[in-house]
Amino acid sequence: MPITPTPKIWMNGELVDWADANIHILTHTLHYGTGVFEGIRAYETADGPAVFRLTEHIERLHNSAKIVGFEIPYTVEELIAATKATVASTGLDACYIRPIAYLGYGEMGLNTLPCTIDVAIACWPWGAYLGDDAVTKGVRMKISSWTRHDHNTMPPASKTTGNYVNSSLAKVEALKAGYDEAIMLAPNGLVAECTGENIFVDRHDILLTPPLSAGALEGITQHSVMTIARDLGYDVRVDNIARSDLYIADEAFVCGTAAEVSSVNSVDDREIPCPGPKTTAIAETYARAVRGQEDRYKDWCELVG
Ligand code: PPE
Repeated sequence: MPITPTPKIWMNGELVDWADANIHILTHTLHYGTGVFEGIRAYETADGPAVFRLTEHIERLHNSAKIVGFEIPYTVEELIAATKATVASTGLDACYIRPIAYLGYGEMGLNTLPCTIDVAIACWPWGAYLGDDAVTKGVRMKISSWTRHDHNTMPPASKTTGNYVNSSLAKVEALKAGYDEAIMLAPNGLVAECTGENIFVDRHDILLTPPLSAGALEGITQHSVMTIARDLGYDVRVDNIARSDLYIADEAFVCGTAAEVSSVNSVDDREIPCPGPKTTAIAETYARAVRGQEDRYKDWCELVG
């Protein structure tokens, strides 16, 4: 999706002009995929722009780095302040936010230990990730021929830049075959997640979503959705799901910061009732929660100003 520039990008403690936020061609992460990143959204609320669950996203950024073995040279508090300053500098009410910590210029080779660690935060306007009608019409999903990486190959719990080669292979394969998005299976054949979203299925009146151990990222939207679903009175469980659970689901949806809550209308051409009543209720509540319109979830909206 094309990027619309905004005035400033935060780089190592300073807000620099968008056009000047450049790095050297020999930046370590460009060659070896060693960076970690986040995807966050800010929404317009009655009290001004607010970043949805900013603290949890920055904590996960720190954890992603910990998993791959480096330490981000800015505290969680410093990066929260930096994110808010970056959003404020755009003048936008709502935007997508991309913090990235990467191994910088100065060292080459696979020993990451001597590398410098740089951090940047960029924001830009980003619309519906899986299409404007993803809630009502739903997305067509395909099980990927690509397997989600094993925990001992590339830890899927870390949002490492290099991990996303796997997601891109699956996404492009699905698009070329005429589908909207791919579902990734773990090496043991169980459902892990999608290329950039977690997945939920409803069967026997229980909403199920796969755990981190199945190769899923511990999604912050997944957590928000589980909270909302339980508050709506639904039975929600984190448990393994098999490919056939998808085919005969009563309803299914995917969720993520970029995709928000999007219904699934079919998996491998097996139709799923869409949009299901639970999906609709959850998607509507989520859309209000991120905009500070649900009192019980107001703490999730971290005001920029
Ligand atoms: N799984 C994967 C693999 C993933 O990339 C995301 C977010 C999620 C699950 C959902 O996580 P959360 O955002 O915390 O609910 N994907 C981000 C990047 C998408 C992109 O194209 O880049 C996002 O949604 O921002």
